[in-house]
Amino acid sequence: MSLREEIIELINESVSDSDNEEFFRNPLVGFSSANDPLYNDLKEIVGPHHFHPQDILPEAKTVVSFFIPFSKEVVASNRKGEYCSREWAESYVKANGLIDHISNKLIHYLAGKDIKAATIKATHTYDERTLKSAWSHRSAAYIAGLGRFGLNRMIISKAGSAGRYGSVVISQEIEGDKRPEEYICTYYKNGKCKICVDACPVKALHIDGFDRFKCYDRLLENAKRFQDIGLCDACGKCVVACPFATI
Ligand code: B12
Repeated sequence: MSLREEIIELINESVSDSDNEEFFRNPLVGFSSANDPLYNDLKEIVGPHHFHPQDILPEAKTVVSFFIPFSKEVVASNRKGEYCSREWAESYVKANGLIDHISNKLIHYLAGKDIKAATIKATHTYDERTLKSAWSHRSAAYIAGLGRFGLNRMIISKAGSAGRYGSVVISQEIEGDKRPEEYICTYYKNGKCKICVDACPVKALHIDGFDRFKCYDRLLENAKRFQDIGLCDACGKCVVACPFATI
């Protein structure tokens, strides 16, 4: 079995072994070269603070990106009301834990093969003042060919956009995957839809911009409602309203 296949198998098994069928569907895995010029471009697009893979692991050769898609039931549960559903809050917390668990398990597995690896947590790595992180899992997912951005700023994969992404930077070369040419987002295809913009309960999302602080205030409101579950700074109305939340 190739290293690519071993990594995909490890991630698939980790999700199925997590006994969360009611929350998650089968994961997707993509690979990008750490030397892909787009990682340099991110220092322009996101800002000079954005890490290059070699800032995370000096010996970086490849970035492994993976997506854990939420189940149709979780997505349906969050289509009602203006505050996020308990199922969405639970899947948010469980996915963050599972992403960090899988990333560390992969690092350990690769160490057994003398392959160096490093990761960035699923979330809560941002500067509270700017609400920006030094690593964009969704930009890495784009570079690894897992999907394209939607107007709701989510990466829409072939399994949809409802779910969460992780990244592991490794010192072994694995050929990068091809990026999809076509947009899935209807707005980027023909200027129509915009259902995500209308679905935002706090009007933070616009076709020409995003007020991340207004969004964050709503996430913190939701977090107060589900303290028994854990830190649920989530919402997802702009995600579940999209016809491509699950594919
Ligand atoms: C900080 C943060 C927030 C902040 C600010 C969001 C922001 N920066 O836009 C707040 C708290 C508001 C927030 C809200 C939400 N978040 Co959030 N968040 C993050 C976090 C921790 C860091 C993101 C960041 O700062 N990136 C740096 C910024 C500036 O880059 P970026 O926004 O990621 O990418 C932009 C550019 O790269 C750019 N871009 C433009 N042109 C080009 C060209 C190329 C070639 C490339 C590659 C990129 C690119 O497009 C992107 C969007 O504008 C990430 C986890 C992570 N470390 O990636 C999760 C993350 C982005 N959030 C996520 C989610 C799901 C949410 C929420 C739905 C809440 C929820 N979970 O219920 C809302 C959605 C808001 C929205 N519609 O965007 C997911 C997205 C999954 C997906 N399907 O894409 C992530 C990836 C977490 C995860 N591990 O899966 N979030």
